[in-house]
Amino acid sequence: MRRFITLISLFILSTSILAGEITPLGPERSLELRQKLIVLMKKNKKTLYYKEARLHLFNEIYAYYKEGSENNFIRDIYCEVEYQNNVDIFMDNDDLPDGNVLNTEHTWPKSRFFDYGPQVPHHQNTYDEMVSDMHHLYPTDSLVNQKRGDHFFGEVDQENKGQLCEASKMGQNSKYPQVQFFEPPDEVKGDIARGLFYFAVMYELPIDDREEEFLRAWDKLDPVSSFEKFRNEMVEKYQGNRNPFIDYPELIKLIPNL
Ligand SMILES: [Ca+2]
Repeated sequence: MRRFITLISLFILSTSILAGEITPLGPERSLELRQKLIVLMKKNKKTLYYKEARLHLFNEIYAYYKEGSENNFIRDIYCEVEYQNNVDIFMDNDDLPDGNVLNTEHTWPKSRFFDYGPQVPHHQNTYDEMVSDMHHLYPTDSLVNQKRGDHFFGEVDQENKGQLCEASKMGQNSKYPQVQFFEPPDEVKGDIARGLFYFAVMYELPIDDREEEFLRAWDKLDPVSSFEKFRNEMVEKYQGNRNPFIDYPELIKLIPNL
């Protein structure tokens, strides 16, 4: 990890940080940075079985205990509902919660795994690698997960009422009235953004410009938390790689467009 930071730091030092602020790199340098990041992110990356990835996610990252309770709890990120194990859901170290209640959200939708840009070789990444990549997986309310589908993330100012739970919104933004956006709670907006930055660079996939505008704003609005750092450590423990946009949030400013 130290080497990773050193390489990135040198890259940044050699560019714009000396001028006092970080400015986006030009197209060639940006591509060079992305290639360096891919090498580092793939170096120790293991492809987990999908079930294995979900077991780690639910049982070892998101489950928590409270004083006075024998059972552990888990909270979904879209509705912020807390479920008590052995009461609301049944989950142990060999099992997952009832998929009709809580399931696994791929913030990068599976339907867009192969939406490659024009210059990207198609053979490098596989469905199995992407589907089990823990950096973009989250526990969510199953119904809201289904409704989000592959809608872009974004700020909603004209909500379709009654669509979802209180904490999340689905609807339009007056700037892009033709798009149906999904807006998660503020608490996870930055987490989702940084997970998608990772996914776009790692698998050489484009992010829609309208969605990217919101994600970049969310990255600032909801900075890296201690939980996110813990999550990054745990993902590294199981699948061997880290999300550099959590370790080094300034990195995104160097990349002009994903
Ligand atoms: Ca957060």
